[in-house]
Amino acid sequence: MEFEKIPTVPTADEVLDRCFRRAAAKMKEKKNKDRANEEFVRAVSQAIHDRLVRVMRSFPEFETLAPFYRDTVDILWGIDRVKKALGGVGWAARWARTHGPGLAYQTRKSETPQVIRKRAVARLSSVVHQIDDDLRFLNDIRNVLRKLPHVEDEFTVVIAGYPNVGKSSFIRLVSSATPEVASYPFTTKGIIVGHRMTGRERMQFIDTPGVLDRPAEERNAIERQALTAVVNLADVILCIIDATEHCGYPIEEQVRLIHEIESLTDAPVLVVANKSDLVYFDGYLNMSTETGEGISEVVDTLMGYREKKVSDEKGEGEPC
Ligand SMILES: Nc1nc2c(ncn2[C@@H]2O[C@H](COP(=O)(O)OP(=O)(O)OP(=O)(O)O)[C@@H](O)[C@H]2O)c(=O)[nH]1
Ligand SMILES: [Mg+2]
Repeated sequence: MEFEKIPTVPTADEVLDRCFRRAAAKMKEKKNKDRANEEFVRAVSQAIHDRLVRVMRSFPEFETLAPFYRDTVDILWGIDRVKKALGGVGWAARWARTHGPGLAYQTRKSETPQVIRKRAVARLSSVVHQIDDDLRFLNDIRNVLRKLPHVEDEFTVVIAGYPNVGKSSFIRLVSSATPEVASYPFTTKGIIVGHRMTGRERMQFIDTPGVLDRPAEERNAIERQALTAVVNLADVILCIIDATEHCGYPIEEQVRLIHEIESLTDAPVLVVANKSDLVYFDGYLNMSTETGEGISEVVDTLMGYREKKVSDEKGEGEPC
């Protein structure tokens, strides 16, 4: 995703400052000083139009955005609200382009061109100030979007589970990711991506924030981001449970979340009980990110899913 390339979105004052300076510089090049006021208005309105169009174009087309990113934008701000803000910027750009030449013409015709020029510039400034909130909102979005991790289109394991069960500890151990690990819930607040090379094969791991088993409408934006990764990115989901319940949540609730995750996706779900150094949980694969016990078995099982996917894809490609 090219989010990191979105430049800072200027405030209304910054747009105007820059456009006035640009127009003033242009004036210096002009030989015909009689038309200076008219030319100034024309140059300011053109510069405002161009600057605002550049702001609009720096944002991605949300219709063509990969589902994970589109859902993330929708969860965090609502696509409609973002589109409305971009629409506001478009309106101001069009206003400058449509009315700029008329305002410039009035300046030429006037007996008091300086007064008319000031009035024209005030109208243009007022239009740009009307979208100041939109510009600031878009800049906030830009600041978050550019920090979203880059997700590759490759075999992906999404790690999900209740808070504090050891998801980040696992991804730290098996991949290049180095998320924070702490003994309190909701340490991870966004999606974290890591990779692991096995021979020449690369596998992508995604650490997600902890999710609670509760009605969808009670979930906060961070939890919903985690489920967005599960739905949109996973080739396989690694659900980690903590049978010690040291995470602070009963095992029945953790298991209910697994069922919910299974219902959200067609991807296979591998359930692993972590913290086996403290409690061994019968009926499941067990591991301990603390001692390393069982980790290679879990990774091998994930590799098995990867191989199955590759052979399924090859099978589909072969003629009957
Ligand atoms: N004894 C023991 N403690 C573990 C093990 N794995 C993780 N922990 C501890 O469990 C706590 C939570 O670990 P994290 O990896 O941050 O858990 P998380 O699932 O990423 O938590 P959130 O990001 O809040 O959802 C930390 O104090 C870890 O040290 C383990 O195998 N054994
Ligand atoms: Mg975490």
